[in-house]
Amino acid sequence: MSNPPSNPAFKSTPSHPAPTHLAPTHPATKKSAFIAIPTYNEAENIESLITEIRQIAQTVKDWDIKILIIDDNSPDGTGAIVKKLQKQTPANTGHPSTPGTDLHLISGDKKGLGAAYTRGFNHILKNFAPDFIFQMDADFQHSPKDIPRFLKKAEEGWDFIIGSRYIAGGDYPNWSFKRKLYSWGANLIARFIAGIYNIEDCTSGFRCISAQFLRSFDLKTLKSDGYAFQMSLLHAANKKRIPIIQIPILFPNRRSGRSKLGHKDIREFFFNAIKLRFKRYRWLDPPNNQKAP
Ligand SMILES: Nc1nc2c(ncn2[C@@H]2O[C@H](COP(=O)(O)OP(=O)(O)O)[C@@H](O)[C@H]2O)c(=O)[nH]1
Ligand SMILES: [Mg+2]
Repeated sequence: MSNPPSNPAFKSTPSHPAPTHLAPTHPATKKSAFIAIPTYNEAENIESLITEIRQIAQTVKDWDIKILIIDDNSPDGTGAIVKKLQKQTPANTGHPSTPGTDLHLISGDKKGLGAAYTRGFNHILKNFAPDFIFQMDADFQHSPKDIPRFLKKAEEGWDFIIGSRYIAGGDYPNWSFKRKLYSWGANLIARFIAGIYNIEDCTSGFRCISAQFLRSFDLKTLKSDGYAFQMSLLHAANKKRIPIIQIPILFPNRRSGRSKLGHKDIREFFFNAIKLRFKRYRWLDPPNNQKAP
């Protein structure tokens, strides 16, 4: 399906109006995207990931791409590596601006994945005026090479683009049985308890989302500090009936380091799904994604 359903009107009073006092940071002819990457102890991955994203950014001519690392004071020094990379000159980043303007870092206390995304998105929305914001992991389970495919869909008019492991062409090579079980279980819960029936991969953390949608409500109302944030954000997008599409991705095992998914995240995920199920009038907001006429 190549054309998204027509865009619904967003709320007239956005929760985070686009800053008007800021000079545009990219040429008027280009669209802009911010890649938000939460990190906790990703020192072994972060330098090669940022280097690879910068290389991809150079090949995408119609988009200005910037990166925000949301680090929770990782004890392994992830933040220090990012600070070092911020000092790289345009010559060795290839980025056509002054050193570091393509790479931003915020640090805070560790409160979970959802809390980090909430902080990161709010930082971007307050200080910049991008058209789209990506969600992406730091461990190479999300390939920077997929970024241009997301941007193509954004150009077509889709507002919420999900990298999906569970549609034709998507896969999760070499996963352990336990990880498969967690992921299948979480998606069953998100689809059939939280009611996101129209999406096969509700827990994917590789997404490209319109800033206009993210500005239209207060992210704190999602009340998801952990991994449940992915489900709650998608649920909010469904409720607002914005055009959603999935594109297939391969999601291999992390390149280095360990997963941070904990029991607390699993508990919060389950309870949030039940809360979403009983949110009043959910059934009045039919989804508006690729299956819509
Ligand atoms: N800032 C921040 N990042 C986190 C937190 N928990 C996980 N992450 C990051 O979120 C991304 C996904 O986490 P990961 O452990 O790979 O989850 P998995 O892929 O489900 O096993 C990685 O880049 C992590 O470093 C957190 O509490 N704070
Ligand atoms: Mg991971």
